[in-house]
Amino acid sequence: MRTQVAIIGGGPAGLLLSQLLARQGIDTIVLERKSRDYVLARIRAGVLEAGTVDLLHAAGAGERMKREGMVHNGTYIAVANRRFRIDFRQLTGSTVTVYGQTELTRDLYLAHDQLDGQILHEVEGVRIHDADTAAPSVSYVCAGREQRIYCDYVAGCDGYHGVSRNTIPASVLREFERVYPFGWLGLLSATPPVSDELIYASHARGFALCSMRNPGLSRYYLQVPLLDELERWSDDAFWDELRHRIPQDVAESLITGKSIEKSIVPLRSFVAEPMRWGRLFLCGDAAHIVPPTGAKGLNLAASDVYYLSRALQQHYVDRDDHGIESYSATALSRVWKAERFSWAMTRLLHRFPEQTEFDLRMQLAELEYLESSTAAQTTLAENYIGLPY
Ligand code: FAS
Ligand code: PHB
Repeated sequence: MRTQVAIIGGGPAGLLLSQLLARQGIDTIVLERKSRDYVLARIRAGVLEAGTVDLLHAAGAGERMKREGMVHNGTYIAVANRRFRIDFRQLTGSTVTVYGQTELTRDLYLAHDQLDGQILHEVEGVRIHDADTAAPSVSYVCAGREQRIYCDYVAGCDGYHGVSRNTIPASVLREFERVYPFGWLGLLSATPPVSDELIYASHARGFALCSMRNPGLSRYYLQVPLLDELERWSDDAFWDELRHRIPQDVAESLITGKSIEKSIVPLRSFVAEPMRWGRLFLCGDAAHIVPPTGAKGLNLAASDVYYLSRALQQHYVDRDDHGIESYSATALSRVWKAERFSWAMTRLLHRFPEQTEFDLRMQLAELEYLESSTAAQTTLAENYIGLPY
């Protein structure tokens, strides 16, 4: 088989890239190791930057998001039984859209079907060959048979545990990482959200987040110890702990219900450089991971795809390789700023096991400063709604 761009990974990054290229007449094949149903069952991100919203419309996958997505003009920060609001629209003129990654991925799949996009599911043993030559290829096993795709370029959109990043020689690849000493316990419930906008809560017992998917579907998170076990958390135990960590007036209006999904995710900051090696490009979680505190993971995958789709379009349509040559530096510049913001939000809002009384005073002083300063709130707001592409 032959294609112009072989895409490894059928998550948000791979699907969005395939869609944007297809609409420019650039041929792709997507290789996904899981089934479509498995990919569509994942519950992950919930907040979209305006840039991500625009890209979904450009990919022909924005109509349902436009109908069902919830535009949020701000968010709440809660500390010491009170909360204050950061007004994104007033401070930056922009907003975010709350729309689950699960729905976004579903919309991308449907748009992909409409363009007769080629995606191979449940492929195994994907390997990238000769990425540092003018004739790369990708081999894989499907239904027990080894196949090979010859291509011009390979996009590694296969997430943190994929194969693409490790195709780059160890002598070239540089990795930067911070693993946090806690995780997030997430719960999804078919209950009305406790607040009209998200609430990020800093509390002596640990961080909590009140989020949502739609007016009848709520998403909550609790900071838990790194080695905590899901079995320890009954629904009642979750709701009791959440009530402790959010302001009393909010806790009193909390409507609880049976969990639809409950899971614990570890938190890490991670960046791999470079994001290009020869004709292999890394996109999304294959190149970087952020703690979800800043709602940046999915949105960074989108900006990588924006840069790469534009670079490939310039190559094929304008015969101009400037975008390809500058892809890694351009993408990494935005990645590192989002890594900083996500790390800063995580450091500000979580209780760290080893933190001293002085560290705690620093956190509380920073939260008080944030509450009182338009400049501080503007800084948080412009990072949260998404820095320019
Ligand atoms: P993905 O990991 O989504 O997709 C990669 C795809 O590649 C997968 O479908 C995988 O099956 C496939 N793949 C992997 N190896 C392969 C191989 N060898 N061959 C073929 N296919 C292969 N972000 C937020 O902003 N907010 C959140 O609350 C949030 N929660 C998260 C919770 C969890 C448990 C995880 C893991 C991530 C979370 N994220 C969150 C981040 C998440 O949303 C990612 O940023 C987003 O999925 C990135 O999309 P992709 O880069 O496409 O990677
Ligand atoms: C979510 O709704 O899943 C969500 C929202 C904001 C975050 C993290 C997760 O910062």
